[in-house]
Amino acid sequence: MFAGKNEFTQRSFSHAWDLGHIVIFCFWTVLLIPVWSWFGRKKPQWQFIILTATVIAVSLSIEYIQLYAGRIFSVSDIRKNLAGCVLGFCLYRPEFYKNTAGKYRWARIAVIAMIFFETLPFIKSVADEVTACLQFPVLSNFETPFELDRWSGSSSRQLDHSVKSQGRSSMQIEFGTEKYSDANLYFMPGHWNGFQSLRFDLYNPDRTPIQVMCCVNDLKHIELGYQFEDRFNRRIKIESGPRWHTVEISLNDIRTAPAKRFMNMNRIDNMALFTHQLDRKRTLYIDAVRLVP
Ligand SMILES: [Ca+2]
Repeated sequence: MFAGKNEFTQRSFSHAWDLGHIVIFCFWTVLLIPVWSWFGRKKPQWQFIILTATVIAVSLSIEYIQLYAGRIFSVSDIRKNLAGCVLGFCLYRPEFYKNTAGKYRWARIAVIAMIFFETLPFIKSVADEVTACLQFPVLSNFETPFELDRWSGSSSRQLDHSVKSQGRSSMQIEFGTEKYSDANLYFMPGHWNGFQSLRFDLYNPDRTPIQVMCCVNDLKHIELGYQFEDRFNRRIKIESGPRWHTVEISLNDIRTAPAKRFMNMNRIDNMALFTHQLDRKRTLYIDAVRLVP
């Protein structure tokens, strides 16, 4: 709604959009309670139980209906609906935010913790997007814990502090034996114009070399249906041995890679590493993914 598919800021917009559940259920709760006379005659503890039970029942119904519409059952949405309802209930009953008695203080702490927990993904994505902007033209150097979320794909990934080519940490990638095992760097600034090359460091801890494919595509590639010949592809062989190998790819090679057009170097969407049908799991370390002027 706010940005195109896989735009750099899509992650934080998506998390912000999810927080709409809290706002809507808080709003409905505040709006509904004063006009629900039967509810108004109940004791506060019963009001709380009735409200939370109603929200859970309504949320479960919505999620089950969505299953039939082809969407997934989301426990996270139910949790956010509940958080919005509890917040609305606290706003409706002033004793919750005015009373200094112990039980109210704990209730306030619980509600604040609940809302904070739900907003944490949004806070983390905004923090990482700010970090990515400050780091640029470094695209990923694995120096912050939030940075792992810039990467996605079927491979297993974790930060590693024992092997690094820069700073304090690198990312360990474990490629699986499926047909394609991949690690995709999505959430990075995509304005690559004005730079000469893409560089990154790879470390192969195994006794045998490993071949990986490196792909780069722009946002237009998605509109054109992810065609193989419309993106940059390069096979990279990483020798074994206890040292880092720096891979350098000319951005002109990336720009001219699509068969029928030039890649839009101001709208780069994804840089990926993947393996094809490995006979066993293989580990690779990556660090200091950067653009070079
Ligand atoms: Ca590093």
